[in-house]
Amino acid sequence: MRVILAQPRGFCAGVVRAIEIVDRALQKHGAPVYVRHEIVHNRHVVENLRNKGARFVEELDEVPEGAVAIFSAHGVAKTVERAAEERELDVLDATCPLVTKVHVQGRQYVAAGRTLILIGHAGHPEVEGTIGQIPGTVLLVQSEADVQKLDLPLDAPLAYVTQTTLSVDDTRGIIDALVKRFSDIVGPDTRDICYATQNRQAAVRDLSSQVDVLLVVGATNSSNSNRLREIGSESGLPSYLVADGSEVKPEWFAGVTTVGLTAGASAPEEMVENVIDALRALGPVEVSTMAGREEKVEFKLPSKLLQPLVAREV
Ligand code: 2E7
Ligand code: F3S
Repeated sequence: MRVILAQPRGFCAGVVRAIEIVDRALQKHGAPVYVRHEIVHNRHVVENLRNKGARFVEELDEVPEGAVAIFSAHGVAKTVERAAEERELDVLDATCPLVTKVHVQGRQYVAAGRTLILIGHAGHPEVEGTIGQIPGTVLLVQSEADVQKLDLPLDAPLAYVTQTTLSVDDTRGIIDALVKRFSDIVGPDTRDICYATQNRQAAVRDLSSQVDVLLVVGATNSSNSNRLREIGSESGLPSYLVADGSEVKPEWFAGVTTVGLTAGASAPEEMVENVIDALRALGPVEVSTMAGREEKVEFKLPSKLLQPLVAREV
């Protein structure tokens, strides 16, 4: 069997930063540090940090007063920021800077007097955070059908922003429907979909013409990973989302000569290797990597974590 690895795949700059924030917080403050929500949507990442002393909670009322609290890469609502202040928590914000950028953009549209539409998936933590970062009503649109259901004057001043991990193709359809229906609407086109999401989707689209099956390493609650699997399916390939090699099923590979393998932005490269090992258990495997876009994006850590651990005496 041939295995072709997608390029790029796996960790994005926002995930690298978020994990580094938890690691450095543990070094600086010692265990435990509290993380609100999975720092990124990956069980292996979470388990690894839990073993080092991080405690994961869903809400801040589970964090003892005065403790270190880290917000996940997906961002939080203003109410969460306020609750953290009231409880005098020592906050480290691991929200991806590209999510914060969407929050700022949304607030600017509202300040300019426009009603804001958010294109995204209901219930996702990024969507809950973004809605909660913008004053007033934010209308959530999940599909082209939702656009037709919006109860707004056709000439109302509107703006839209999007979740960062959406399908570029689906989002294009929704934006086209918005622009067609409403006469005074502005927005960033598909540019709120982050570079990592766009690059991983483009790579899978290229790869899908060269393979018989697509495997995506990622978690079932990972939006960007699910979108990669969908691209495979839409290209007509049997496409599977797997957390690691233990979820690989031999029957997927009957008559298959070439497997495409990618990983969502929150999936560690070790899990990609773990999947390759699982494929090797089925027979000889030859691994190559497709030619793809190189990523050089890096995000700065919060300044609190850049200070030296111990102040030196002079
Ligand atoms: C934060 C944001 O943790 P993920 O699987 O998250 P998604 O949003 O795809 O479910 O991936 C990394 C990440 C992506 N987007 C983290 Cl806002
Ligand atoms: Fe940020 Fe995009 Fe990663 S929003 S956390 S760079 S998938």
